[in-house]
Amino acid sequence: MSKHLAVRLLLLALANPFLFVPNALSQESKNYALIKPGEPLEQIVRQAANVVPSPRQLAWQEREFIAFAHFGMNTFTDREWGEGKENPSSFNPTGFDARQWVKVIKAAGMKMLILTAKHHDGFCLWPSKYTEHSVKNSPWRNGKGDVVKEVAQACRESGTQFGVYLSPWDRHERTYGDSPAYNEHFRNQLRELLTNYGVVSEVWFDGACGEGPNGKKQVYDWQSYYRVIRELQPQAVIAIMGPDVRWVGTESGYGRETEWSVVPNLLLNPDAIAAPSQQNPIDAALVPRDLTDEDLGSREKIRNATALVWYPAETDVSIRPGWFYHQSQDAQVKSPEKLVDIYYSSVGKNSVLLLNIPPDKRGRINEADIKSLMGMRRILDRTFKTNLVEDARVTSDRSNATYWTTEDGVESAVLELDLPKERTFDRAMLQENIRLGQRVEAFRLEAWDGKVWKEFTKGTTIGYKRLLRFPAVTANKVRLVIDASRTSPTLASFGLFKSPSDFR
Ligand code: FUL
Repeated sequence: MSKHLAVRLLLLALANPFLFVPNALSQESKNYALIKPGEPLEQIVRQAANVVPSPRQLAWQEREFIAFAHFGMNTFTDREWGEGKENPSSFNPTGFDARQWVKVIKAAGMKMLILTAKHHDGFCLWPSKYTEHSVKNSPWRNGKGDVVKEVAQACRESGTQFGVYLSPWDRHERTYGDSPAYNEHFRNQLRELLTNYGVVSEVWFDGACGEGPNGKKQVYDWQSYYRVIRELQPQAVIAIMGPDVRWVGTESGYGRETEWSVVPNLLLNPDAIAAPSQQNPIDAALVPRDLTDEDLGSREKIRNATALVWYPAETDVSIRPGWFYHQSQDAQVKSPEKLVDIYYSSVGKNSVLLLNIPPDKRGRINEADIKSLMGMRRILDRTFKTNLVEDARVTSDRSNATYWTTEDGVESAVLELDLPKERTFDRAMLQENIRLGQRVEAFRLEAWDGKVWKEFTKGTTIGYKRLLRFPAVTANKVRLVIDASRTSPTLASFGLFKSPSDFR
């Protein structure tokens, strides 16, 4: 993307902040950038501002809110981590209904369902050719059932994306710990899942690596797993122990106040990236590392980077204390208000929310979970129904394109909105046009009280989406002040809303 084009698009966006520009990712833009030794910080910052998501990362981000379904042997043994010695005869849902799952998650506003095809205990929810430890040796449907197939099909029917969780750690498989043999076994299982069940949009890898038989240590061949996925399902993002989507760093549902999708130093070496033989250079250069730091992508963090990469955050959390269903936790399902709080703190903080809803022993989403989910949906729908600035007259202090190319790369902007009449609001939504990159570093919102501008909320990063909550403000004039941006800021949308006062 040339600088001029970026400037033009910015101005377009400012002339009409509700305009989504442009729709396509530029051919030249990349989801990584290499930094030359000794490059000045300003230059690095500008490079960071022009790293963009890959098409599969963009499609994933736009899903916003997705579901996890932890279901398997643990559902029946009432455990969180099985040992791999469980008897397949224990797996016997009495009223399995994948369509019910998908109906519920769709009504809750979730766009994808990720199923635990195999958890750490090694029990497979599909009749894998490579193990006897699966549904085929269970009494469910006389061993003829296939959970993966039914869930994938139910998703397809309803227009919901489908994803798989496949645990590399396998406490049942004999070859586990005998690295090459198990890697082969794991790839074979991946191939089954990615060949026989239609489109898969996300592959979720957990990093757990327990001891094998006799204390043997399994070394996972991640690169070879990635190659299988790229070959069979090139549109799928590889999450967590993968190069496309990063773990936010907690399992609480609460993301960072400042969340940069561009982070440094995940790349092994620039040569790997430059090698033309690599079909996807990032895959070969990923070094999994600790991502729990409060700050991953600030100027301070990118100052000494050798490479920068678009690596956005996914926030995984369970609607219950455990990841699997336990009847004893029916009264501990998170309340609608708690789920809404999590939504603001994940989707509203530049992250995708992956909410786990574990089906019960019947093989259905439990009534207690449905009640909370629908309560949450109602609150969100009522809140975001009417954008109170949709009919505002928008002006900007920036009409001169040259202004946007300042020397130090720090830029600012003011966007003023005149409303036809006074309105009361207590929620704000901002979105950057991430097709051009993530840029805004600091912003505030102010209302005109008749004499002066009064700040009512502020934030640091925006990214794909930023939601803010604040005590109700009544005004007919508001302004957005972008105090700092890595380069020309762009907006994809801006909105002010009023949450329902009875909160239902
Ligand atoms: C963890 C696993 O050990 C949990 O059981 C769960 O699957 C969670 C999403 O990932 O690391």
